[in-house]
Amino acid sequence: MKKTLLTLLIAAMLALFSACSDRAPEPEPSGGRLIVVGFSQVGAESDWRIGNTDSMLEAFSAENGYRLILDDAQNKQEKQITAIRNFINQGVDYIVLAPTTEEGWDTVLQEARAAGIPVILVDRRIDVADESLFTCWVGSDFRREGDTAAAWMEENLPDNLRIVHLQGNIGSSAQIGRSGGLDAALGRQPGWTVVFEAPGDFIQAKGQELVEELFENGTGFDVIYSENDNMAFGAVDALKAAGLRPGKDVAIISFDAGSKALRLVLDGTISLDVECNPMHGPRVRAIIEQLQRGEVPPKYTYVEETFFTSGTLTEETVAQRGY
Ligand code: GYE
Repeated sequence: MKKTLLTLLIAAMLALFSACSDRAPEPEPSGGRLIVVGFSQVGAESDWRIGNTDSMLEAFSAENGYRLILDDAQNKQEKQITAIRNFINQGVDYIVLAPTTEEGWDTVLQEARAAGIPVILVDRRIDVADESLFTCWVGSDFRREGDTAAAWMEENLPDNLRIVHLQGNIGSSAQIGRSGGLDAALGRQPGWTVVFEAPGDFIQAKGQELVEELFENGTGFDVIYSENDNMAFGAVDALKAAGLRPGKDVAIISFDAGSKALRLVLDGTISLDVECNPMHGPRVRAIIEQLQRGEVPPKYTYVEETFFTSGTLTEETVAQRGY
């Protein structure tokens, strides 16, 4: 009899143990349960993006009281829509969305609203008929970045310019703003011509391929306006392979200003790098903390940013970059 009881007890304990071990252990912060955040990330297309993901993972750690469910959409909006629907099914507390492109979010955000889950946008923006479909947004002023780059070119490069324009993925806010700055300057500068324009989707290999194509076609150019650092890295490789000196024979304008690119600014390879800061984790966390306290965060928060040339950049700044 005693033996049967003991066997039963052991069996019950084993069953309990295996049921618990199915789930990841959830450390409880002092205040209670972890806040669950579903984060739909664009992908891993650039150094900027990787820095951004790391910043989010660090900010939303279990030690800080969060469980972050990260979904990498591999640059596909359909995958982001599926991820959001999964977050809704899982009943997360908050959805954080870094949108690929601006259009096409109305339906899925209505679903999130019906489920009562606040949606916070980070990095790029969206174009929805009803802005109450998202709680707030934090990111960069991409048009301002484009204007900064174009103004620098107007001041520092010759009046007659043959421009190669490597665009980010079409329809993303980063592309729209940075292309917009260049387009506005083209309207003011009769001596500027765009000899080549194509999307390289913020990807290094595509930037390289596009510039290689130019050499195959024999297109001449003076400046490459690359809408992010990784495409600029690809362009630099293609220029070098063709026997040209980037920064001397061809000026390179870039965006993001990650540490690897800033080293190229220091040595004169990149002429201008306009900063775009990806360290949004603590910013998004501060927003969620406000919401938890019942406060209303500002609808739009722009990050302060600057730009770098070899004249203004120091080794110290490069060493302090977190991305
Ligand atoms: O510039 C680029 C990344 O949306 C600001 O996306 C972001 C851009 C960034 O892939 O490197």
